[in-house]
This record gives sequence, C-alpha cells and structure tokens, in this order.
Amino acid sequence: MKSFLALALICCCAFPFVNATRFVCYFPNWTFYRQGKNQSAVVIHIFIKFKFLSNIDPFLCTDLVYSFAVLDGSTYKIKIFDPWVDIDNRGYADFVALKTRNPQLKTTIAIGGWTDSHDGTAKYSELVASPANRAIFIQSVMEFLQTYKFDGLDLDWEYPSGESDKAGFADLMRELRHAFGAQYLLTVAVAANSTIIDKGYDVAAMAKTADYINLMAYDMHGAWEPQTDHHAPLHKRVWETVDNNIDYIVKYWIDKGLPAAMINMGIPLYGKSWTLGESVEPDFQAPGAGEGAAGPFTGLAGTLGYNEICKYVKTDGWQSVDDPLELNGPYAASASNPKTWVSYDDTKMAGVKSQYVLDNQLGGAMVWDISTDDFHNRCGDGANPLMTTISETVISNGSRFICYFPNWGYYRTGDGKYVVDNINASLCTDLVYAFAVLNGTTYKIVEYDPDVDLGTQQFYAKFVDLKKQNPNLKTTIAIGGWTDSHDGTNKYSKMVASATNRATFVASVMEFLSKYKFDGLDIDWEYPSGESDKEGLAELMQELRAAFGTQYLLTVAVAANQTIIDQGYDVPVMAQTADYINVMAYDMHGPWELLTDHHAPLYRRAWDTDETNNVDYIIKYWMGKGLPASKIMMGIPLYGKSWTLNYTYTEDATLPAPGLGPGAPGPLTQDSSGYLGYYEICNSVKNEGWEVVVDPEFKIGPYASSPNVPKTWVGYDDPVMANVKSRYVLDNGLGGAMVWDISTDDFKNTCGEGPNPIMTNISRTVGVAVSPTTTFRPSVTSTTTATSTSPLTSSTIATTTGEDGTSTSSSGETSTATGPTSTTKLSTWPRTTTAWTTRMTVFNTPFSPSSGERLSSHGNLLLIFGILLMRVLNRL
Ligand SMILES: *[C@@H]1O[C@H](CO)[C@@H](O)[C@H](O)[C@H]1NC(C)=O
Ligand SMILES: *[C@@H]1O[C@H](CO)[C@@H](O)[C@H](O)[C@H]1NC(C)=O
Ligand SMILES: *[C@@H]1O[C@H](CO)[C@@H](O)[C@H](O)[C@H]1NC(C)=O
Ligand SMILES: *[C@@H]1O[C@H](CO)[C@@H](O)[C@H](O)[C@H]1NC(C)=O
Ligand SMILES: *[C@@H]1O[C@H](CO)[C@@H](O)[C@H](O)[C@H]1NC(C)=O
Ligand SMILES: *[C@@H]1O[C@H](CO)[C@@H](O)[C@H](O)[C@H]1NC(C)=O
Ligand SMILES: *[C@@H]1O[C@H](CO)[C@@H](O)[C@H](O)[C@H]1NC(C)=O
Ligand SMILES: *[C@@H]1O[C@H](CO)[C@@H](O)[C@H](O)[C@H]1NC(C)=O
Ligand SMILES: CC(=O)N[C@H]1CO[C@H](CO)[C@@H](O)[C@@H]1O
Repeated sequence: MKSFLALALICCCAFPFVNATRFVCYFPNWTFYRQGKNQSAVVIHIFIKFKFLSNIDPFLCTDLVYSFAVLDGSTYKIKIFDPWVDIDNRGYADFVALKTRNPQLKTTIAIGGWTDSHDGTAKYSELVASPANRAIFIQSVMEFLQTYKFDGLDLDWEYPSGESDKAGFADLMRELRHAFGAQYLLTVAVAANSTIIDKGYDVAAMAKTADYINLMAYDMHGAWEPQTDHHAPLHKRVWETVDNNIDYIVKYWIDKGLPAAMINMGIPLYGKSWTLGESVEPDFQAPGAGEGAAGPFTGLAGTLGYNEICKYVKTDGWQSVDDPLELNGPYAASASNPKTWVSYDDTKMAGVKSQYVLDNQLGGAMVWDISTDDFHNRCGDGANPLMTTISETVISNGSRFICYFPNWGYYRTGDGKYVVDNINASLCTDLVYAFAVLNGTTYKIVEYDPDVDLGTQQFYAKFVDLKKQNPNLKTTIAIGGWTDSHDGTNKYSKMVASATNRATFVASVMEFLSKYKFDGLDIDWEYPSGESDKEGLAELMQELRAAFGTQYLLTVAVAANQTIIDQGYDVPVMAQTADYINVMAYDMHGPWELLTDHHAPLYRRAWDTDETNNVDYIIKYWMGKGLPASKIMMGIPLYGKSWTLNYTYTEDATLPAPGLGPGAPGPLTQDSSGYLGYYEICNSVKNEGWEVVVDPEFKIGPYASSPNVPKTWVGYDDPVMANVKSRYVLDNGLGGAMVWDISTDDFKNTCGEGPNPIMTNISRTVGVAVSPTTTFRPSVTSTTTATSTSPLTSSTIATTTGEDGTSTSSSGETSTATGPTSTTKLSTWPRTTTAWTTRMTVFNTPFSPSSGERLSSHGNLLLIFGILLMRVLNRL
C-alpha cells in the first residue's frame, strides 16, 4: 500500500500533464456462442468471433476487460467460467497476447456481472463479510492473475447493498490493493443510481484503493418501465421527475469524494428496446408493451446491438430520430406493426459524450461491450464506428504532437510572413514558443525580441491565448536555440555550474512563466558538453522539477548525435525530471559535407559508413540510455537542407552528388544558405520544374533538384515521409512527434495539398487531430416533426443508403482543391521517378574515390575546391 502510494506520487509529479485519458473496453466471452439461423451457421459464427478477437485493434482502447470470471460460492475463489472458451479455445491467452501488438495496452479480468451477482446465493456478501473468505479470495486472485497473465482485476459485483456489504467491500478493496501493490490494476464497475451508490459504496475507501472506476452509465431505463425512454441520457430532459441522467450521476460520484480523474464514463454500444402498441406513435415517453423483439446477432429481447440497429436504419426503413439538443442519443422505430422502439447512442452521441469526458476532465470513457459495435462495417461507417469516435476523441493513442513556433517568422514578407494568427491551434498538443534567451550577466530568462514578444505585437499574449481555441493545448516557452547557445560567452555552462546562478535562474523562470502564463519551459541548450555541464544540467532539472511541481511542464530539446548525447546528458535524471524530451532528429547531414545526403534519414542506407547517423539509431540510443519511449518526441523537419551542385553538371541529380556548398537561401524564408522551407520546395517542384526522386523503401524522404545550372539539390520530408515517420512513432510506442518548425509547412496551401499538409498528416496519424470520417451519417431532412406533445423538438432523420454519405465526402474533397486552373498542374505533381535505386547503386560507397565512374570523373580537384569553398562559407 505504501509503496503503491509512493509510486503514485512519483508518477503524478513526473507526468503532471501526461495523464493519458483512458478508454476501457469490455470484451464479453459469450460472443463466441452467438448463433446464426442453423447449426452449420453456428460453427461459422464461432469461427468469426475468434477471428474477431485476433482482429481487435489493440490500439483502439487503453484497457481491455475480459468479461467474466466468476466467484465460486463454496470456496470463495475466483473461477474460470467457461473452460471451453476461456482455456481450450485460448480465450484468455489470445486476449492477453494483444499486448504484444500494443505494449501499452492493459488487459484485465472482470469478476461478476449481473448473472453471477444474482445466482440466488449471497456469495459476494458472504465473501466480503469474512476476513478469512477475503484472504482466500485474494490469494486465489493473485494466482489467477499470475497464471493467466492479466494486468489486474475489475470487480463487477452488482451490487453491494447495506452496511455489512459496504464495509466488507471497502475492506476487500484495501486488502486487494495491499496485495496488488503497484503490480496489478484494481478497478470497479459501479452503478449509475444514487440509491445504490449510497447503500453500497464507501466512496472514500474506493478513491484511495482503486486505480479507476468504470461507471455503468446505461440501462437507466428499459422495458420494465411502462413508457419508452432513452437508457443512457447524458443530461436532464424536461420529463424527468427524478434526477436520472449521466451528468447528474457523474457529479454525484464526484460530490461523494471520487476524483473526476478516476471516473471512466460508460457509453453503451447497444440500445434498449420496447414493443409499441398498435396505434402508438413512436416517441419518447410513448406507452410501451414490453420488451422489443430480439436481434439476429445478439438474440436477447429488450436489447439490440448497435451493429443491428444501424443495419435496420440503413436498409430496413427504421426511422431514426435525433435529439437536436443532444441531451440524449437518438431513437429508432421499425416500420412494421407492432413497432419496435429502440434508444441508443450513435457516432454523433458517442462524440458528444466523449467531449463531455474531456470537458469535465474525467479519467476517460468506457464501453459495454465491444462485440456490438459495427465491427464488420456492415453500415458503411467504417469498422467500429462508435469506438473509433470515442477513441479518437479521448485517447488519440495518447500521443503528443509538439510544434515549435519561431517568433522571427514575423519578419518574413509576403506569403512567408508567419504570425500567431497563422497557427492552427487544433493540430498540436503542445506549442513551443522559440525562443527566450539567457542573460549572461544576471542568469535570468529574458524575452529575446521585446517588441514582437510583448510591445507592439503581443506575441506572448496571443500565443497563450490559443488555448481558448483548444482547451487541451499546452503553450510553453523555449529558452536557448543555436544562436543563444553560441554567443561566445559560455553562459549556459556558467549558469548550471553554480548553485547560486541556478537558483537565480529557477526563480526568474517561475516569475516568467507566471507573468506570461506559459505552461512550462523547454530547455534548448545546444549543447551541454563535459562532466561539469552534464552534472549542472542534471541539477538544474531536478531543481526546476522541484519548483514546478505539477504546475508546469519541463521539457528539453536534445541532440541526435551519439557523441553529444554521451558528453552532455545524464539520461536517468532527465527521464525522472522531464515531462518529455524533444529529439532534434534532423540536420544530420548538411552542406558542410562534400557530398549531398538527406539530413533526416530514418534508417541507415547501404552507403552509410556511420551506422549511428540516422533517426532510428538515435531514438533507440536514447532508449538504451534509459529514456522511456513514452517520453520521446521524435523530431520531423518541415524544411530541407540544400547544396549547390557542380555548375557544369547538367545530368540528373543523384544521391549522393558532389556539392559545392550550400544552396541559395529561399525566396521567402531567406533564413540562411543551405536551408529551404517545405513550402518553398513544393512550389519549386510544382512551378519551376524541380525533379523529385523518392526512395521506394522510404528509408529517407525525397530529394529534389532544379533543372537550371547551377543545380540546387535539396533533401527534405514531404507528407508521405512524415506519415512513415509518424507510423514509426506509433510502432515504437514513442510519446509522440515533434516538428521544427511550423512556419515552413505549406500553411497557405500554395501547393494545393491542403493547408499545413505535413503537420496535418502527422497530427492525424499519431491521433491528435481527428480525421474527417467518411460516414453515412444520416442527414436531417426538412420533414421536421416537432409536435406539441413531443418532449423534444425532434426532427425526423432520413436514412441514407450510403451513396449520400459518399457523395458528400467526395464533394468535400473537391471543394478543398485550389480551383480548376490548378488541376492540370496537380496531376503532374508531385513528379516522382523510380530511377532511384539504379542511381544509388552507382554511388554505393561514395567516399572511396574508385567507387563508380561518375564520382571518379569529378576527381580530387573537386574535393579540394569544395573544401576551400566550405571554409570560406563557414566563415561567412
Ligand atoms: C444454413 O447455413 C448454411 C451455411 O451458412 C447456409 O448456406 C444455409 O443456407 C443455411 N440454411 C438455412 C436454412 O438457413
Ligand atoms: C435506483 O435503484 C433503486 C434500488 O434498486 C430503485 O428502487 C430505483 O428506482 C433506482 N432509481 C432510479 C432513478 O432508477
Ligand atoms: C485546423 O486543423 C484541423 C485538424 O486537421 C482542421 O480540421 C481544421 O480545418 C484546421 N483549421 C483551419 C482553419 O485550417
Ligand atoms: C543583462 O541584464 C543586464 C541587467 O539588467 C543588462 O544591463 C544587460 O544589458 C543584459 N544583457 C543582455 C545581453 O541583454
Ligand atoms: C557528432 O558530434 C560530434 C561533436 O560535435 C562531431 O564531431 C561528429 O561529427 C558528430 N557526428 C555526426 C554523425 O554528425
Ligand atoms: C498521410 O499520408 C499517407 C501517405 O500519403 C496517406 O496514405 C494517409 O492517408 C495520410 N493520412 C492522413 C490522415 O491524411
Ligand atoms: C494508434 O496507433 C496504431 C498503431 O500504429 C494505429 O494502428 C491506430 O490506428 C492508432 N489509433 C488511433 C485512434 O489513432
Ligand atoms: C564539374 O563537373 C565537370 C563534368 O563532370 C567536371 O569536368 C568539372 O571538373 C567539375 N567542376 C568542378 C569545379 O569540379
Ligand atoms: C460469466 C459469464 O457470463 N460468462 C458467459 C460466457 O459464455 C457462456 C456461454 O454462453 C455464458 O453462458 C456465460 O454467461
């Protein structure tokens, strides 16, 4: 218990903002048995269900709960319910094996459920009432979790009731927590009924002992009642006489002392149905005549899976009626008589509820249960449309997307000018303002450009104000950068070397963050080097963490060079103190070298003599030194590094090609020689005939070269390569992606790939920005049936056959294109060639003079000339 609490404290201090929202999904064992119409169909169906288990997207949920194991009422031990399904058919084994595909996933086992809690015995009451029974139970649970490799236990006793149950259940939870320590999750599925809560739960004890609770916020109405109603209403409706809605219950739990962050709000993937009498008009509060007929897959009267309902609505003419006020989800009614009336949550309501989870800072969402989402995509909304909506809203894969904003974009002109207003606040999770600087005399953090940061432009204020557009956004300030780190004074080394200077710095940072309302500090010292720097930075980070507590984010931008990492960073201390680390995985090659190469290669290529100089190696190097993957934000450049090639060299550019130094500055960025923003490159390709060559293996992004002499050669990442890198982030369980910097994506959509094409792809791929869904979402027709008797102003929904949704989405696509004139150019752009591999083989070992005719034909003179030129350029 102590160790658990201590661990919890460490965790909450070290990850103040990285409280990845949970999405808990129940997986029921009995789907295996669902029947088709005849015997052979049964076998086929069982087969499909097993396939279904192996087809579960292991990234959709953060926690999967296997339902159920049961309580043996004679021994008080946890017991396998159905050995044929759970063991013989590898139910448990395949389930926990999903973790091999997503190492972050938690797979737990639930005990109980309605049936086991109501087996006519009082076994749960007897269990919790006796210390001896509890001890036996806990021992059996420990063995069970270990044997079957579950990550924890979910208690689904429906429901403890009365003082003895309440006290006994609290005792059981304390004892389970003690036995589990930090090794296993302890969670509880709880009621959404205030009477039951009062009677059964010692909320204070649960708050101390559970990792989280799953609020079963559904079944609040059903065919046991005489009138139809929605079984999972989010808010109070006018006809509610007693408070019986989710919002009320969530707040009830919080008022009783359960932290909001412990609550996972249940969202049903099924509906509750009534049969209506012959002459009854479908509506809320319509007189019902018992349970609706069973569905073809779920086979249970009074209940229909979403997969059944959406099919009825889509193809069988059931009318679905939406609540325009979004107080509850829709209902649907069959065309036939007697009518079946069913209330359920659709993708829209799942989105509304997910947003409620975020707005109220709950711990997450939960669904019961994953077997009734439309996992086969029968309704054309995509596979698992409800769960995907919830997942994309509340967890987004837990990834972060860190975006650097340079304040000097203000000084660019024309289409290059980039100010705070150009930022799309919903693409990134964290925006970092570059840069503030260190005053080398006072050792205080100070603004770099007072007129732009404050003064006339008020960039700081506008920047932190972006949080109004995206309440989940973090806005931090970076200190340092290349120039400030290289001002010739060694001020960063001096600052970290002295305890007094560090204290001054930390105090100034606290004042700065509070004054300008930043959410944290990003340290961009390029680079600490040597023992004194390394120790000093480690101490500084510990002191900053102590001062920040959980109030501010502490992050560091770090090198992608093995030597520099070894010389400058105390990785274990950084892992403990930083919220996350931004790996500057670019500038790994540049025109200071004689031969062109891509500056941010993801993988080693055949000719790499240095196996360490690629992103993959460096990311793994950081991990090997003790930085958890979840704290690594992998940098992706929004710019290219360019060379000027040999003047007379008019053949196609190659990789590598002999360079004569940096390419000319870009027409809009004009930042420096050897550097081009992505929008400059895509425009050169689109409008000036630059030729693009793409690596078919995507070990690196493309390179482009100008047709004119002297040729410019530039290696860069485009949206396709950014997508490859984003998938690398996901596949390796990294914390997220980072970009340097947002002012050079094609933010004005000058190339017709959409605004911010690279950032948008990263954001959507790592799951930050929600992808537009190609849904069949029914469109509201003009036949509004707002009647005076109806408690809702309900509008009748016309159900589409799918064509409607498709045409909407494709017309949406056309409207985002830049216009008819651009079509022809677009069709020839981007220009790619497949000649890549043949060209590369010529230069397999480029550093050896004998390697290939083209290189040797340039001779040593070129190399010598290049070195001289480089020296000259380096001085400039
Ligand atoms: C029984 O199931 C088989 C296999 O799915 C199917 O081909 C056949 O039509 C079904 N028969 C009936 C009567 O539904
Ligand atoms: C809550 O549960 C109690 C006891 O089972 C029941 O009598 C009551 O009707 C429920 N309340 C609501 C609002 O459903
Ligand atoms: C900002 O990005 C989001 C996510 O991609 C997108 O939906 C939205 O349209 C963008 N906003 C603007 C103004 O481009
Ligand atoms: C550092 O701060 C001192 C005292 O405020 C000031 O006089 C000096 O100009 C600052 N130095 C720089 C480089 O800004
Ligand atoms: C890494 O940095 C060191 C020290 O600055 C430098 O000598 C070396 O060339 C760099 N390595 C690579 C692969 O860039
Ligand atoms: C990102 O780019 C990849 C590769 O071009 C593409 O397949 C994918 O659809 C894009 N993703 C998004 C969300 O735009
Ligand atoms: C999460 O990451 C996995 C792994 O690449 C991916 O397949 C999945 O689609 C992502 N999920 C979301 C919701 O973005
Ligand atoms: C450029 O390339 C040409 C043709 O390969 C070669 O003859 C010439 O020496 C090179 N120029 C320089 C400056 O190296
Ligand atoms: C505990 C529990 O409900 N388990 C289910 C597993 O599958 C069997 C077979 O259908 C069901 O009867 C059980 O209810």
